Amino acid sequence: MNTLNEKTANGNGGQPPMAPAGFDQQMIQLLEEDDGDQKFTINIEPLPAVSAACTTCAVHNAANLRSLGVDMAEWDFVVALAGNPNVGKSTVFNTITGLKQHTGNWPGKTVSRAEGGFEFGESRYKLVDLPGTYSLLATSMDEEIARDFILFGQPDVTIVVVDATRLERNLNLVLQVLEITDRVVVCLNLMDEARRHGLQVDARRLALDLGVPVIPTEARHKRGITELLQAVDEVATGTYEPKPHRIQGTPPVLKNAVNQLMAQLEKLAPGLPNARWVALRLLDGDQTIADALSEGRLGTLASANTSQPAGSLVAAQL
Ligand SMILES: Nc1nc2c(ncn2[C@@H]2O[C@H](COP(=O)(O)OP(=O)(O)O)[C@@H](O)[C@H]2O)c(=O)[nH]1
Ligand SMILES: [Mg+2]
Repeated sequence: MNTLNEKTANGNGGQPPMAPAGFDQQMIQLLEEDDGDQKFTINIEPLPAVSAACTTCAVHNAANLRSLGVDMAEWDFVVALAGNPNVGKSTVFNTITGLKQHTGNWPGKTVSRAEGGFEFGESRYKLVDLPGTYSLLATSMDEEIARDFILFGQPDVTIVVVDATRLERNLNLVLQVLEITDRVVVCLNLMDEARRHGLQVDARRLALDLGVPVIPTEARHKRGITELLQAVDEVATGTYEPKPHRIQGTPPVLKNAVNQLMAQLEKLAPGLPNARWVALRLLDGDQTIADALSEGRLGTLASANTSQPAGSLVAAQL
């Protein structure tokens, strides 16, 4: 098994990341509420009786989020919020951005789309709340939108929100997302519900097993959000490099087929992000991917990718 990168999110000397002790006691206050332009600041009060080590840790010091509402004139990083339906994605989104409503539809689709901005640490972020999806093997319009954004929109970080009370079902999507990107943070939400059901979820162990940060949260009570953003910030800025575990031992015959297809894909859609994933889907007979390819839609995404910075690429696709 892969061991975690020595650089941990809170600089705690090689400990596994992101299982914040005492997050239960966090007190969150909404300050400077301003309904007019939907901006406010969330300050996290220091925990009572904190140790000296705690007061110097990054989580403690960076505990300041500025929600920017719909103000997204410029951003350094794009963050996608993915997850099964009803796991708390929109609650996380609203808490972080200060927005309370969905802002529109995805172009040409009746599926609602929400995006908002926030500042954390030194960076400005654009956060995109994706439609709920059980897998990246799109079987519905919602799933197709989420899949296309994660695969071809190439967000700087993908937060996968999971329901702590239904981990087996939720981890399916996590493992699929980990197949296509390293830059993942798992938001282990509904921890209060897990507790209520007598479930103990070991976030630290899960982080070790998955190879990415796993942050316990209770989005409805605004708990764990700062730790989540701290992890996102460290992954986005490259301070922390997740090392996801991937399925090993692809049979040689499959490897050959994938390589041949990838070479053809490169001709059809130069610079296509995640061409390996596309090749695997084609081999699996995924008609939606075959159609997108033959209609030139994948190629369009790829050329936007080569000519614009990551943020603009996402904007161009929305
Ligand atoms: N108990 C509890 N409920 C939550 C939590 N996060 C979200 N919810 C509730 O779960 C329901 C679904 O949340 P929503 O954000 O709409 O989920 P989405 O479908 O993933 O966007 C809502 O009633 C939320 O208030 C949490 O951490 N604990
Ligand atoms: Mg939602």
